[in-house]
Amino acid sequence: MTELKKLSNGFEYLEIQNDSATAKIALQGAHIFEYKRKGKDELFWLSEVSDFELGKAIRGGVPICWPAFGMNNPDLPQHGFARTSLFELVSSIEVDSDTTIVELRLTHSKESLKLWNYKFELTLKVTVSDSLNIELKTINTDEKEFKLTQALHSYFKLSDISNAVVKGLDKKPCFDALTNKNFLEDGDIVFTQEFDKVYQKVDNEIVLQDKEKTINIKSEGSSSVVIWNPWIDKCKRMSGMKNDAYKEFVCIESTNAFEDFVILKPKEEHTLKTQMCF
Ligand code: TA6
Repeated sequence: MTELKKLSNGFEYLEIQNDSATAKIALQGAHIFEYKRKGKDELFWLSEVSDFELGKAIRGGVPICWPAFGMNNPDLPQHGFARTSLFELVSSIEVDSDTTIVELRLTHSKESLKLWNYKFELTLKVTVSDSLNIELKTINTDEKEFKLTQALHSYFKLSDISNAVVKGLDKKPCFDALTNKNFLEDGDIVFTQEFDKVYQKVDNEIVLQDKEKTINIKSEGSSSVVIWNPWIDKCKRMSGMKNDAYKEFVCIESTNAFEDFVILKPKEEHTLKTQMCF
């Protein structure tokens, strides 16, 4: 069952329930902010002080960074405009009692053309079952080609950041956004300070280990991954976050970032996919 719900301030979201899981997706930014398998803990971290207001990105869940990751396009706001844009619900299909597929779409508008002068169709397809599948498809409906970078900027909920271990990036080329240095990652990743790195040539599964909980993350249409935790000082400066929120999450983002950008000629399409199992 998929229901359209509204907060007292008019902010709309979809509530999806089936026999294997529940999920919530805001129409603004097609932003998944809850996914919970039956009998399991919530997968995503959501800030207790997050905004649920038009024009402000939700802090937590899976923000969509599009058509730019970070400041990859200096003409656009950080992480692009999709996360604060209103998507329309295209369809919601109950494949069976355990699986629901929801599609939401954003197309160019007068406002978006002022920011980014290209015609496009952006569709998020979310399959809610005993795993979560997310597919972000971009179609170039313009007469000219365009370049994009993007991310499914997932915030994973943790027991504590000190218990988190990220596996699968050993020996991967990496750009440290804090030092602007490039190097090869060495071994598993643990967190003891601010962390903001972009990994390239990633074609394998990433595993997030948090005590006995194991989350497997597999991406397609992407060869880059971003790992982020703001730690103490940056967390205090972040909007929509309590001062100690950094202890509660790690971002593992399926991206097309930096050199892993996408060029789409007219009528061409690209799909960034991620599957999360736990
Ligand atoms: O993905 C990591 C990152 O680019 C960090 O540098 C940090 O800024 C984070 O995204 C959050 O960005 P936001 O615009 O949501 O505050």
